[in-house]
Amino acid sequence: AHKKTEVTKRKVEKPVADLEKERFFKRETLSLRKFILDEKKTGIIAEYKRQSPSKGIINDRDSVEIVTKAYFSYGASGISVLTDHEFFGGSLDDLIAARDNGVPLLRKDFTIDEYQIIEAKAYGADAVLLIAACLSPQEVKSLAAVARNLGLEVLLELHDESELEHVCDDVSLVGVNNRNLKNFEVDLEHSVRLAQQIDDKFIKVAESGINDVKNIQYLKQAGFKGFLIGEYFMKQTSPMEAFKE
Ligand code: IGP
Repeated sequence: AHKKTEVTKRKVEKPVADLEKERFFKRETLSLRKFILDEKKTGIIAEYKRQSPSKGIINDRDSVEIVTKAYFSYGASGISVLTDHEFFGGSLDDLIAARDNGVPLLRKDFTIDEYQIIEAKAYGADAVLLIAACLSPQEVKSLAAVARNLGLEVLLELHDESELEHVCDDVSLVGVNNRNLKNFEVDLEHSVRLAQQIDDKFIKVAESGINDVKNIQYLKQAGFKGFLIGEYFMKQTSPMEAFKE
């Protein structure tokens, strides 16, 4: 019943034994959940996003180091880095380049196997994204358990009601994508309705299309605690400044 999105695999992969020797593999991870709940921070997961399939190039001038440092100093609760190359022009090097900030790092990719989760840990991630639209509920369950065993948290992304059965106890954050993947339209009300059906023991994260403080206020009163923002920040000269209250 669950259609899988075709994902092309990378050609050269290091053996797992080599990944386990990478410098970050044994690192103590930070909890994205805790950082989002920290009242002194903004709840915002700020994303480094060079390009996207719907928008083309967003910002390919400012380096990962400069942008993520700004995100950190403006009070981001976490930093998301797209490592997918084909559609978003990212890489694992981008992930490492963002590691130098004292907040949790989310590896954003189309995760379909255990290897990518081990890789995320080896390259400095604290959390990984699992997209319900690419996985069966059983796959979410087993990949989330792998992540958990490595000390990584999982953000499970949902688009609509049909994916609610993918939510399981090994995920600690549930994201709702405000952007419809078929027509790229953003609909916050749809996300609010979906969030009402998700148990409050999960940290709810609103993803995509957020470009106004009013969006955040609206989503907050609907129970969202985390806000994943990419494009809006990538287009600013001073990332996140516009969201200061
Ligand atoms: C960020 P935006 O509209 O602020 O740039 O969106 C993030 O939500 C978006 O990049 C995203 C994404 C994804 C990218 C959400 N889910 C899955 C790649 C894969």
